[in-house]
Parts: sequence; structure tokens; C-alpha cells
Amino acid sequence: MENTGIVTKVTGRWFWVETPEHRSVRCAAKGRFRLDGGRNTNPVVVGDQVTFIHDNQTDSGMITGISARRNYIIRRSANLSHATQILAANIDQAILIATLIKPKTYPEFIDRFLVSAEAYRIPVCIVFNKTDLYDSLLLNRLENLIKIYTDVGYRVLRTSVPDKKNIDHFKTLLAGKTSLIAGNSGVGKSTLINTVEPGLNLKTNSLSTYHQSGRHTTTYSEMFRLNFGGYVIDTPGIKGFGLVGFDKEELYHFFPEIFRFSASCNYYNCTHTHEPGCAVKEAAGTGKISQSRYNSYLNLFFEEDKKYRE
Ligand SMILES: Nc1nc2c(ncn2[C@@H]2O[C@H](COP(=O)(O)OP(=O)(O)OP(=O)(O)O)[C@@H](O)[C@H]2O)c(=O)[nH]1
Ligand SMILES: [Mg+2]
Ligand SMILES: [Zn+2]
Repeated sequence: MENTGIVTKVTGRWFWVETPEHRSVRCAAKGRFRLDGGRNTNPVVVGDQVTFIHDNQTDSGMITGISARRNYIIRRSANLSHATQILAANIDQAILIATLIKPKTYPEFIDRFLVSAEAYRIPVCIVFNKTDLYDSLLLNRLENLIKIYTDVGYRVLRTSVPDKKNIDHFKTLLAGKTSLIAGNSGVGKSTLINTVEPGLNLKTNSLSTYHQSGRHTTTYSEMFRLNFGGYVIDTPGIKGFGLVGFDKEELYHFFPEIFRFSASCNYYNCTHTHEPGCAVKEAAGTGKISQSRYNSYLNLFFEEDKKYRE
């Protein structure tokens, strides 16, 4: 008998599939699959809607197919291989957890994440966590960043777990949706999820072992059902996100404010890097576009071409 379900976890050769009745079935899969109507074959990832055959004798399953993906977020490969690693598929929103200290999240990392989400039209919220650790200098920097990102149109939240700051807002954000939680290792992704859903008991980097930072506490993506509605996907800390599936001439489409100004550029094929009469460069010069966002654009634009394509 063929069943359907959502992949919640992938470990080695096992795929955990949650059925519509909320039962979790351990499944195997033979290699890669062609998505409905697609040309390429794909490995099964968290969030995939799959069909599987259930074997009553072993109470396990065999995955037989994957449905076409609504969207997905790609992790930049750790090595230079061209293989892309999909973090999760079919998500309603992505929540980027960032911290200004322990560890420091760089603006370019944030912008790279926003570009990958924009490319698949995935709504993003940026959550600045650990605000209890910020001194006046960092609080000042935080306000600047919040202004930059809210001006572009992103939703931003500042949270602190020990101070219980905005934890209720974080919970409201998650309710009823499938959310991918992403960010560098150690920013508090698993801790924040535990705070709103204590029953999950996710492993976190305890304060006493904080000095071992650099080690990932969460080692694979996993999807959890929330008892207040919705699903959350905890992911391992990431260094970067793959910019895949578009040409670099299109990059400016994924910086909403750059895209807006580009309408007034002199040349229709302006790359917004050096051209005379570039409205984007001018806006960056007068502060209408933030310098840090424009720098990220230039850095991503001049990155090696090969990183853009599969
Ligand atoms: N001071 C402070 N510490 C926090 C806060 N949130 C989380 N932490 C601490 O930060 C450390 C790392 O938290 P984790 O939840 O393991 O981080 P993670 O993002 O899941 O890390 P990986 O699983 O490695 O990607 C832990 O010691 C947490 O207790 C916060 O708001 N303030
Ligand atoms: Mg974690
Ligand atoms: Zn231009």
C-alpha cells in the first residue's frame, strides 16, 4: 500500500517520514528521485513530501517518490565540490538568527541569506538574539542594522532568552507555519526553539562548554511539530548559503531596494557596479541605499561565477 508523508529527518541512510496521522515511520530510499516533471534527480531532504510503501513486517518503509518542491534553501558546500546541499524544502518562511557577539554574525552573511531566500520568494524574518550580552556600542550597532533591514522591508525582532525578551513574539511568528531556523553555529537556534516548545529538549551548547565554540551542536536538519501549531526546522550552524539557480546579472533582483532604484539607471543592462548614470551607485553614495548592503551586492557580484550555478 502506498502512503504519503513529510520527511522530518535524514540520518545516514534513514529517512524519517511523518504521516498525516502524525506517525513517524523510518524509511529507506533507493538513490535519488526525479521530481514530478523535473529533469534532474534529487536526494530526499527534510520537508519533502514523499510517497512510500509500508512494510508491516519490519514496520519500516521504502520511499518511492518525491513531489515537486515549492521552494528550498541551499547551503553552500563546505568543500569546493559543485554538489549543492539543500537544507530543507517546502517552507513557509525562513527565520535567520543573528548575534552581534558570541558569535558575531557578519552583515554579508545576513545579505547572502536574504538573497537566497528572495530567489525562492521565501519570506524572511531576522531575529537578533542574545541582546542581554550587548554593551552600548553593540546596542548602537543593533539599532543601525535594524534600521537598514526594516527600511528594505524585512521584519526584524530582537530577543534574549535569559531576559525572556520578545519570546512571545517569536512564538507568534512560528505559530501555524513551517519555519526554517537558520544562522551561524552558537547563535541560539536550538535554545530559542526549546524556549517556546520545552518538550522538545533539543541539545544545545551548554554555557559551561561554550569555549568549545566552533563545534556544531546540532548536526543535521530536523523538523518538529509545535503544539501551538506549525512546524519548525532546526538546522546546523551554517557558514554560508549557496547562490544557485540564477545568473549574476539577475543578482540585483534579490536586493529589493537595489531593484527599486535600478529602474532609474541609464543603461537597461546596468550591472550597478561602475556604469555612468547608475541610480543604484548614486543612491549608495548619498546613503539612500545602505553602504553595507551595497558592499554585499558588490562582493556577491564579483564572486566567482561557478558558485552561482549547480
Ligand atoms: N546570553 C545568552 N545566551 C544565549 C541566548 N540564547 C542562547 N544562548 C546560549 O548560546 C549557546 C548556544 O546555543 P545553541 O542553541 O546551542 O546554538 P545553535 O544556534 O543551536 O548552535 P548549533 O546547533 O551549533 O548551530 C548556549 O550556551 C545557549 O545557552 C541568549 O539570548 N542570551
Ligand atoms: Mg543547534
Ligand atoms: Zn545601475
